[in-house]
Amino acid sequence: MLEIKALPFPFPLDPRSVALIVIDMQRDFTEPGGFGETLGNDVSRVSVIIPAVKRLLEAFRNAGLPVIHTQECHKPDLSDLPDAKRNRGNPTLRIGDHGPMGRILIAGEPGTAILPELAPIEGELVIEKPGKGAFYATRLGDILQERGIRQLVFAGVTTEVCVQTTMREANDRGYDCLLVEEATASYFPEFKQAALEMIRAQGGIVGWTAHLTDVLEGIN
Ligand code: TIU
Repeated sequence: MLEIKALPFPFPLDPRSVALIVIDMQRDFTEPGGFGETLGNDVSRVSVIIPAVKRLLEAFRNAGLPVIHTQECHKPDLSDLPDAKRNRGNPTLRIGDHGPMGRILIAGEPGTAILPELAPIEGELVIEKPGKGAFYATRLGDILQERGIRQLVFAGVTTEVCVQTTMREANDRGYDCLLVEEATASYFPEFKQAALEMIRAQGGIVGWTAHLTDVLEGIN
């Protein structure tokens, strides 16, 4: 068991049952012309974490620990896209529409792809998910059980939407969850801060948070 400096108290990391889960580091959320920008957001607010996510990813790979990537996306026929999701907000382009990086948030389109610098390598699992949470309508829960994974270290975007939703889903399923502060971002810095605080409040009601340097030191 490794002890990672974390809040609200040290995280007991078990290398035999931990995985890194990188949430939705896709062009659609981090580059101009994608889904994030169509919602009115400044994507430079989240693209700044790319180097930190890369360092975390490489540390897990170097330590021989498993890595899982998620991708928010929908089928080309939109059969897995509820009207409630397609019609929400007032975006300039909706999910499924044609944008500068192909059809917005549709599986296989250029904009939906994981960023090349963070791309999965052979042996890493990629979970395509139609929801904000990675357990809804995916095989993630079964796969984690099959592989004996009991702890999840989280990175990715956005902190209070897909990252926090997935952390909450994982927490309810009995996983120990640790969110790495420098490896997650929101379009709203105050929402990131609030999410970090609500996750670790009340004795870690949703999980733990830790700084990147402490996680890197702990697993190397
Ligand atoms: N809009 C926003 O903040 N996030 C999403 O729509 N998806 C993810 O967080 N991946």
